[in-house]
Order: sequence, then structure tokens, then C-alpha cells
Amino acid sequence: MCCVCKEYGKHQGHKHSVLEPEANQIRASILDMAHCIRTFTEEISDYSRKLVGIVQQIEGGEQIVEDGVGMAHTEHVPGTAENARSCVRAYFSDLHETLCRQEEMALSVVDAHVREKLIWLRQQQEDMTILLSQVSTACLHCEKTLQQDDCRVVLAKQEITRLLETLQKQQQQFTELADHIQLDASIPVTFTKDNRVHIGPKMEIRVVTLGLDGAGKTTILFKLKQDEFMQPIPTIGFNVETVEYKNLKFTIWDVGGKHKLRPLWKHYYLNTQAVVFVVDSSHRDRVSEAHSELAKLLTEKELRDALLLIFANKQDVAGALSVEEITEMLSLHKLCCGRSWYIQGCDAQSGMGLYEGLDWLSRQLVAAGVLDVA
Ligand SMILES: Nc1nc2c(ncn2[C@@H]2O[C@H](COP(=O)(O)OP(=O)(O)OP(=O)(O)O)[C@@H](O)[C@H]2O)c(=O)[nH]1
Ligand SMILES: [Mg+2]
Repeated sequence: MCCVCKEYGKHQGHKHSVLEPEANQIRASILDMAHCIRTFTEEISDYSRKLVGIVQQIEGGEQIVEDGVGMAHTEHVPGTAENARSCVRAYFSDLHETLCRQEEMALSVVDAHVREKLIWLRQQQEDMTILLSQVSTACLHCEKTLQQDDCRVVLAKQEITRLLETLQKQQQQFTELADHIQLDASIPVTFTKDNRVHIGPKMEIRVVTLGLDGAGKTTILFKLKQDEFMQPIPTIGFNVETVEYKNLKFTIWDVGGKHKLRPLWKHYYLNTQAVVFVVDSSHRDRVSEAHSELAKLLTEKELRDALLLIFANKQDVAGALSVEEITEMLSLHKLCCGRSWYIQGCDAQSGMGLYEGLDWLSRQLVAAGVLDVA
């Protein structure tokens, strides 16, 4: 009976005659496998040891170290987690210090401005008090002279004439001063990107809004100007309004976008610091027309340094193209390469997004040094 198949003479899957060598072969492969398993086990143990080591390195802990004279003692060794935390703490502590310093500097700029303004105003108050007393003294003198006899009135003629001349001169000077100086309690403050403060009168910025007819240019202008929605009519020619925002005074030229009016756009380019290009996001079919108009605009020499703000308008309309889709369809990254541009989604009827656009413009103007920051 075969000891493998437990039967007589079948020997399926093995040869009875080569049982011994086959068994030896199997033994050899088991030994091979055992060797592999041992190596594998060692590898796993090695890896586990490394894991333990890594965890220890992350967590840190007590470590026995020898001092200079060979005495062993335990010492706390910080782990990488603790180091990373220290790194974050150091970074924010630096940032905090920088911000505190910048805040102090900005406050001192404001304080100096306020101090100077108050000194000037108080000086003016004093001057006015002196002027008032001079005028009332002159009045009294005149009144006294009026009540005197003819002889004294005639004798006082020269003196009174001089007095009246002086008064006239003072009045003229006062009128000139009052005309030139606007008494204004406002202290308009803006910040640069590196947190410096700018206090000053409103800077005038010339902006032209362009885009296809019906894109919403006039609606945007009215909304910014009046903060209310007005049903606009198609613009034949242009509208111009000033819009004050933060310490900027935007003069916005809104030019009609009908096909036959587009050749007139170039009359508005000179000295324009920013172009606001309005796109109707609800009108998928007209985006390529908008693209070719924008491409033409960007080749204009006068607009070479102008900032470009694109309003993806009518975001309130269901199914409107998103800012990303408009960016893609207008190939903005390619078209506007090398210039300062920004796309902002908006809804001119409610005003959503409009001030974010103006914020971008004002930040760019500060960064570009258009606003002269002290
Ligand atoms: N739903 C919606 N409608 C808007 C929006 N903005 C403008 N409209 C409407 O779109 C139409 C055209 O707006 P206009 O402001 O006249 O467009 P325009 O760009 O000045 O057009 P032209 O003067 O012809 O160049 C008007 O009926 C607006 O009420 C918006 O954000 N959402
Ligand atoms: Mg219009």
C-alpha cells in the first residue's frame, strides 16, 4: 500500500518510484521557506522596532545620558511633536510681535496726525478769538466816533479810514481762508498690504466700465451710486458718476456697449487707472463675443498699465455661469498674463460682490503706489 495515497497502485499526483527524492525536495523547499519566514519575521520585528523608535522620537521622553564625569542621569528629550509645536509658537509669537509693532506704528501715525490737526485747529480758534476782539474793538471805536461832535468826527477821518481798510483786508483774508479750507472732522484711514496706515484725503481714481450691451454696467453704476436698484435703459453714449469708497473717489465712466458704440470706447481710455469689464454670466451664447472684445481691449496701449476687474454679473440668475466657468471661457489666465486682474462674481441688482471688487481695486492701487503712503 502506498503511504501517500493509502491505496494500492494508483499513485495519482505522485510517482511511487521517486517518493524519496520528492520528499527530499519538499523538505528542501520547507527549509527554504522557513528561512524566508525567519527573514520575514526579522524584517517585521525590525520594522516594529523602527515604529517604536519613530513613536518615541515623535513623543520624546526621558533618556539616560552621561554627564562629563561619567555620571548617568535622566534627561527630558523633546520629541518632534514638541519641536513642531515650539516652531508654531515661535512663528506666531514673531507674527504677534510684528503685528503689535505695526499696530503701535500705525497708532503713532494716527496720533501724530490728530495732534497736528488739533494744534492747527486750536491755533485757528485763537486767531479767530483775536480777530473777533479786533473787530469788536473797531466797531466800538466807530460807534464812539459816531456820537462825537463834527469837529472830532472830521479829525478822526484818517484813523477811521485806516481802520476800515484794515477791517476790509482782514475780511478778505478770512473769506479766502474759509473758501480754501474745508473744515472736516473725518480722519480717513486705509492700510497697505504690509499694514502701514495711510491717512489722507480721498484719492481720485478714473475707472471706465466696459462690456457688451445688457451686461449690467449701468445697473452696477447706479447701485454703487445710489445703493438702490433702478431699471436702466440701454446707454447711448455714456454716464459718469463719482463713487466714494473708503478713501478713494472713483470717477466711473460707464460707456454704452451696443455694437455700433464700441468703436467709441477708445475715447475713454486716456488716464484710466482701471477697467471694469462686465460680463453677463447668464448669457452663455455671448461669452465668446465678450472674449473677443476683451482681447481687443487688452491690446490697447493706453490701457497697458490699467488694472482689470472683471465682474461676472447676474450671478442671481438660475443657471448662470460660475466665476470659474467664465474664467475658463474668457481664457483669462492666458489673456491677462502679465497684468493685474481679478474676477469677481456679482449681482448688480442686490449689490452682492460689488464692494469686494472695489476692495480689490483699492488694494491694488495702494500696492501699486497710486496712493502715496507716508
Ligand atoms: N437678474 C439680473 N439682472 C441684471 C443684473 N444686472 C443688470 N441686470 C439687468 O440687465 C439689463 C441690462 O442692464 P444695463 O445695466 O442696462 O446693461 P448695460 O451693460 O449698461 O447695457 P448698455 O448700456 O446697453 O451697454 C437690465 O434689465 C438690468 O435690470 C443682475 O445682476 N441680475
Ligand atoms: Mg448702460
